[in-house]
Amino acid sequence: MTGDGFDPDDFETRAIHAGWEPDQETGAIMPPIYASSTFAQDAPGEDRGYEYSRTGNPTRTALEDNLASLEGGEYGRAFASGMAAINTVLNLLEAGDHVVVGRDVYGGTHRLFTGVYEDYDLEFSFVDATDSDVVAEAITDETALVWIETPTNPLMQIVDIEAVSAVASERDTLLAVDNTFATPYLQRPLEHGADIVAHSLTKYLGGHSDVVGGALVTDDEQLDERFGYYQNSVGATPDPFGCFLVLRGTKTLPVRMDRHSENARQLATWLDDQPAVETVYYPGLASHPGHEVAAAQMDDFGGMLSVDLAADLDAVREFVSATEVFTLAESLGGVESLLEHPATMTHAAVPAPERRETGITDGLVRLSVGLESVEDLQADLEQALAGTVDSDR
Ligand code: P1T
Repeated sequence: MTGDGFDPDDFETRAIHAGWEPDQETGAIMPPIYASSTFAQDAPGEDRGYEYSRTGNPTRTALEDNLASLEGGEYGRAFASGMAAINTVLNLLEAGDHVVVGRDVYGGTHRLFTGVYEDYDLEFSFVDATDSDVVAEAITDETALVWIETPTNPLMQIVDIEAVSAVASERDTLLAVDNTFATPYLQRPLEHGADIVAHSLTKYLGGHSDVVGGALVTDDEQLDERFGYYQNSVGATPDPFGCFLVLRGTKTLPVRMDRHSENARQLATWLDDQPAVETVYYPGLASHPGHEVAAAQMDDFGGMLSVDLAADLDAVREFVSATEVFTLAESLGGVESLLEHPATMTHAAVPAPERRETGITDGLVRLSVGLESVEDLQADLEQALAGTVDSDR
């Protein structure tokens, strides 16, 4: 923290200051990018806090402390990607363990669980986590972990973290929440009973689509020690330049998230009135089934939304290629607006029948609403709809 024992309460102040104080020797305001793979030891085994950059690096420590503070947790660990962070949680498990997973999760998470860890004799049940009774029924004596996202990718479903935490802890099961869509500015799962918070830093925390990273935050010292052990043993650690970029991003997280949320709210409201749009999935709309839970556990509703277009696959593919301000690309959370087609892009790894059962139709389009003028964003969607899927064209 900055200064002697100064421990600011407010998120905005911690976003800028937590994890780093001006360098004692030089006064550097930003943490240097410690581009050093190794660190001199004073005697064998006597280091000055760092020995080798896979194990630890001062730029990484600054980021890890910053992220822990923002999530309101004791311990933070940074990784080379969001998937590397999620993988580290799975490293806690043993052959024969069972995991209950919210049905709507990022396609890469689904792929890691079923495409990699089923081969290591872990069993996964994908269930509707918006109903905590369904989660409770899915937990068995072998269940070691409940894994959820909220809001979910790409359907923007809302999971009641407190309710799921209650059923998980009753059965002595860890609860991990992927908080990538909300960010700690809008939602802090540890406050609602989660044991582990996971992030793709590639998204809002980095915020500028120029870095890939991941993180885990927990209050549990033993869990953190195991995360550190796997982090060092597996070696999927971020480089110091990447850590620097994410630290630069977190400083502006509050102002960015306020504008992302405002732009998304305006677009969601407008899209809801368009005849070419069958359904708008945005938790900020009063009609969203998770609206009340979201209003209770989130401080605002964020910049992600999805729409189901009343159109066939060809027309939907035309639509996502017809926008000019929104760029057709995977990923999300950067300052620029992106859109993508989950069925053929981010969630192509989920088998088609499962995709359909979850509600990821061929007509579904996901928008990451950026910080451009909302009038330009609306005009862009309007012209793309009119030229492709609009029934009046
Ligand atoms: O891409 P990576 O930093 O490894 O993060 C993976 C990840 C984890 N969790 C969630 C909720 C995510 O959305 C992602 C990555 N998602 C995309 C690339 C995407 O376009 O949805």
